[in-house]
Amino acid sequence: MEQNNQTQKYDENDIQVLEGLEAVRKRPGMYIGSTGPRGLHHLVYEIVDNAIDEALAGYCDLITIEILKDNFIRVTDNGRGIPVGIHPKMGIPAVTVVYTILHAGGKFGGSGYKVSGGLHGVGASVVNALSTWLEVRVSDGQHIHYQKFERGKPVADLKVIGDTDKTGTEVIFAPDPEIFEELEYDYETLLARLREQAFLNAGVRIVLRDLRGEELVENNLCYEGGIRSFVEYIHKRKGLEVLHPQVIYLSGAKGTTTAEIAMQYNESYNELVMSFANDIHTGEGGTHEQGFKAALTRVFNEYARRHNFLRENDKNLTGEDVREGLTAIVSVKMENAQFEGQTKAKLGNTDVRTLVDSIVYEKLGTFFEENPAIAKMIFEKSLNAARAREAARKARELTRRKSVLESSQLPGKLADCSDRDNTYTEIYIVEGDSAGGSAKQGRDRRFQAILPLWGKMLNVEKARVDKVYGNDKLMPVITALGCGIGQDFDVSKIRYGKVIIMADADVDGSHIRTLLLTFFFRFMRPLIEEGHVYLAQPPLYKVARSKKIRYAYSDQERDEAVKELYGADDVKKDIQRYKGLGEMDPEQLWETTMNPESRIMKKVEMEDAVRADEIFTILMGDKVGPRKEFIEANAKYVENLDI
Ligand code: 1YM
Repeated sequence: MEQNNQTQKYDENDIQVLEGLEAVRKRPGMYIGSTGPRGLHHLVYEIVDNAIDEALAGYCDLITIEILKDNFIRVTDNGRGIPVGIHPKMGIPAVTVVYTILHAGGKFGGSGYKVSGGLHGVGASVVNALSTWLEVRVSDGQHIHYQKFERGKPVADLKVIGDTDKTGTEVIFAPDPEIFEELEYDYETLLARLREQAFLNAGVRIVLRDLRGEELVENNLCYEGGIRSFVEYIHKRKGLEVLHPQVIYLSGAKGTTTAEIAMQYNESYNELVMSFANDIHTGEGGTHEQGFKAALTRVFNEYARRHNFLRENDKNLTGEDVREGLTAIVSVKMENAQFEGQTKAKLGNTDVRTLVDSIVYEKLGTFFEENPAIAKMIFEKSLNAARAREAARKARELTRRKSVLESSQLPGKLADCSDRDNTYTEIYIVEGDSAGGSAKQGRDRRFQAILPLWGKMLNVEKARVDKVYGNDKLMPVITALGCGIGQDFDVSKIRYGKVIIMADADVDGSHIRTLLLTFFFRFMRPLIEEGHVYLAQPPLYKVARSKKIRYAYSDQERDEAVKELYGADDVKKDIQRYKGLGEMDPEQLWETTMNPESRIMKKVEMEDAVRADEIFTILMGDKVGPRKEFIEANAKYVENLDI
């Protein structure tokens, strides 16, 4: 039995352990970001990171992640196994140290440096502290060593439970319901992140399995092409035609720092540059991304001058021109990565900028000289982008001049609020004039503004910036928000803290929601990134019995409301199904959808830039195949949009 609890002597190491675990359990958010779904999934990444490090060190080529029944997680690798020898300073086995002492996930005593690491990079002990129980099995080629923990504390010492000729580590843990709001793992969330890890670590095989259902679900992820395959995958998933068949791959190293870049142009007008440092997605960019962008622009302009794509009087191409239709991955691995920025997702090491810049400048220059046909194609695209930018500038100036001529800059349909402090003002963008009318009457005019939209919106997925300026459906949105678009976008100028899209719960409503979100995503992305965009959730039903009224947001809630108001009474029941916002009177609309005290809203989040970008391209682009597949797979697609 494993319950042979030996009394251990109580020394400073134990105190260190207990204090550490207590701190983690008291403030889990500080260690894993949140106790919501994000934090729950983060536990898996922390354990997997250690296995990936072992793979990068060259000792492991298979990592398996399984979601077990009851949402327990098992992670297995075929590496050397976490060391089981007694740690000289702590006097307990190294594996016990790794799982009980805060910040011991790194390389104490080990050689080399820790390459991978989640956003928080906190290590295995945090996962242990936040699990009801956790078991670790280490195979060292002779014995299987086993230890079990409960809420981070060992229930017994490490012991041998069998013999083996294999090596590796296996960890099973049960996330603690006292800590996490929800315990349900989302397969697709894990899959997206693990696939990214497989791309970033060429050749490492990662197997993900879901054992919760009747049928086994499994994905086997291994990409010999590494980030080259990543770029190909993005284009394929989005159904985008590429401009040249081969992904351009550039790499180099200085000291222990390595950098690699994979890039390919497609027919679209959008750029997707994703950067990573030590396998961590640096969503806020940083020095590696700056080095890439600066060198890219320089290479283009020098090449274009040399080959007469640009004449003496032509202006240089801008960064945005040369990145139109570009998908690129920039990945660096280094010691002592410095993460900065609001969400610690921006790389700060300055020497990385120089390294990436020189790799791109030298190697891409050579590539263009050696592949003139590809170079010509890409340059023509950039020149077109520059022409469109010039047309947009003219259109923009025209609208600026126009709005100065008109006495008021704000759109006529806007019912503005009286307060000006954007920390609590809100704008409702409402579909249709009748719903707009109800919203205007029902609102609190001090802090709520209403902008009704009507008619068919422009699909910006198929439009360049010059088409957006001057578009009669989008200009009211742009001027009402006041923060500009594209290169001119400045979130500090925003006139309202919350931008709330209010549309019917039907197909037309979904359409207008998706069009507006696409517009925000392409032209005002920080608005979404910084959490300003919301979706109003109007109720689907009103259930009434004389003066008692309940609003229901789903069929289940409707049934519950009927039960509450009517019980077993057999009378004809007063249930109204709202087909649209227009059916609600101003008071109802206020009560159900606009009153901050009682309304329900969904915040639009940028969980994953690749996924959001991909979904928009699929939903709003002109390839029918991928869209059909996506909608079939996500019947309630708009509600499931993971942006
Ligand atoms: C299922 C999770 O943790 N694998 C794993 C972890 C380690 C090693 C091998 C390892 C590392 C080193 C030497 C070294 C870790 N060891 C440590 C520490 N899989 C999983 N596989 N030998 C084995 O870094 O030098 C931390 S993680 F600190 F004990 F060495």
